[in-house]
Amino acid sequence: QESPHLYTREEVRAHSSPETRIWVTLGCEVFDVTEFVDLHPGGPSKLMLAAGGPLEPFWALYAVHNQPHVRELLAQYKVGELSPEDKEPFTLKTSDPYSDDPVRHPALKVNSQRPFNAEPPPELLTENYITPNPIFFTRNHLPVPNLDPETYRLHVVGPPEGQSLSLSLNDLYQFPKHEITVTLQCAGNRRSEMTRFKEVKGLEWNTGAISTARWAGARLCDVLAKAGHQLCETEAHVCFEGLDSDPTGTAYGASIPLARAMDPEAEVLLAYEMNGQPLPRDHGFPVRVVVPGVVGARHVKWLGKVSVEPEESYSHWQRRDYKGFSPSVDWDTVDFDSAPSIQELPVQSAITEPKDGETVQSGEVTIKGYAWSGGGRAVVRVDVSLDGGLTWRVAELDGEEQRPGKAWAWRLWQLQASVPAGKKELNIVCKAVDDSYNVQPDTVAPIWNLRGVLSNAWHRVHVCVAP
Ligand code: HEM
Ligand code: MTE
Ligand code: MO
Repeated sequence: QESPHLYTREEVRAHSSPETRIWVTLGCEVFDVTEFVDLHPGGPSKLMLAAGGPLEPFWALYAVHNQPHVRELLAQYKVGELSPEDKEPFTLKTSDPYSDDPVRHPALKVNSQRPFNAEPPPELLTENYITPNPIFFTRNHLPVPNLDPETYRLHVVGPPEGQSLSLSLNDLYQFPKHEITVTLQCAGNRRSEMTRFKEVKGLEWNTGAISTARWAGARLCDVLAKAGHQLCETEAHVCFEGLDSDPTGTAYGASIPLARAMDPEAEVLLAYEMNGQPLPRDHGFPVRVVVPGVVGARHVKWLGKVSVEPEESYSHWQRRDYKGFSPSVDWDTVDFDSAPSIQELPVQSAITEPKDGETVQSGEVTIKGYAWSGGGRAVVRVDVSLDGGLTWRVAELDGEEQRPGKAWAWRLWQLQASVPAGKKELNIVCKAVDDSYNVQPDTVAPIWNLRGVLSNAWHRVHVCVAP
């Protein structure tokens, strides 16, 4: 076996630009990742932060890298090892940026600890029409900021002829308080079913990246009007920035069209209450955006800044993520500028009871689940099959009746069915229909996409019947 090339940390440091090639270290191994920079799923600029040095301090922030496939990918680029005098593995001297994250409910199924991403188990998810705060799904990209409600200020950038505002919490309370029930769903909900079909990049969400709460706060249109903003003829977007940020100081950001933000009927909120309580830290304390009917990614938490811009947010999460593509597009051919950012989500439903692989008693079976659609479209029907989709029955819709065009919240549903005698197994399937008669696709294959978003095929659960 050939002995590896040895390099000093000094030599590694000299390789930190495309001209000199880009090297990084992990443990005592040295990698030339020049060819990978533009392919990095987290964006080239993030990878470049580690150029010429150790990956550990950055990967401590993004635990998404603690996966075998990431290590295997890196291994392909190995060029040598650190020389013995420099072999001391890099130790994290900076404090753990996640050490101040809040304590979480033990029922949550954790998909990633740092940043924290977790979903309620299906059997709890549909126990309540309103999801209790402690088990509301959590999708964080970064450490949770710890903000002081006394000194908190929301910066609202005014138009040239208007005025910029710096709003304290108390200032926000002076606007009329508006309260609505809204379901929030991550674009990656049910991604694990896409992964099972063909590998995708992203967190493994099951059916629980969706939850419902009563949100209360000021209407965004009232706050924008106070700053002097009006609807304009030309295309414009309202950009939001969170107070959570990565080591470069880049904040989480997203945007929505100005027309939605200014429409009082769209009920976009700057929310400070969730189910009658101040927002929990994981869900954006003290203020977050709630955009009814729109993908979770635009509901910016720990809101620091609101501005009206001619273009969509330049944030990574607006432009280089949360977009849908054809199943034929892969990471070599993807052109993120060619697809619109996800805003309103398609019709969705899932079975939460029984669970896949469970054994049910013969006789009667109770099937439960949720259904929801984006853009305020109401769910008008949920069809359930016990035989893989050959025959169907209509489920009973529970939960709040929704206002026309403002069906911001899910419907829970259930079906009591008798198990046909002699059946040894059931292939339970559900699919929802919204008031535009949109339906869910029957399989994952035609909607598979490299990022694993918009996963809304018929939900299927296989159970055995006890003899
Ligand atoms: C995502 C590899 C350096 C930040 C990823 C993924 C891979 C990867 C394979 C996708 C993982 C998955 O979703 O399963 C690498 C390699 C690196 C590197 C090989 C070094 C050579 C960095 C650095 C940073 C970073 C230095 C931060 C400063 C991120 C972020 C994501 C990501 C933010 C996206 C996570 C998400 O989609 O939510 N990286 N990475 N990476 N990486 Fe890296
Ligand atoms: N806002 C900030 N500031 N930082 C984030 O990481 N994640 C977004 C959105 N708002 C995020 C954010 C995503 S992708 C989703 S799905 C929702 O928040 C999740 O909200 P929740 O954690 O309250 O369920
Ligand atoms: Mo999300």
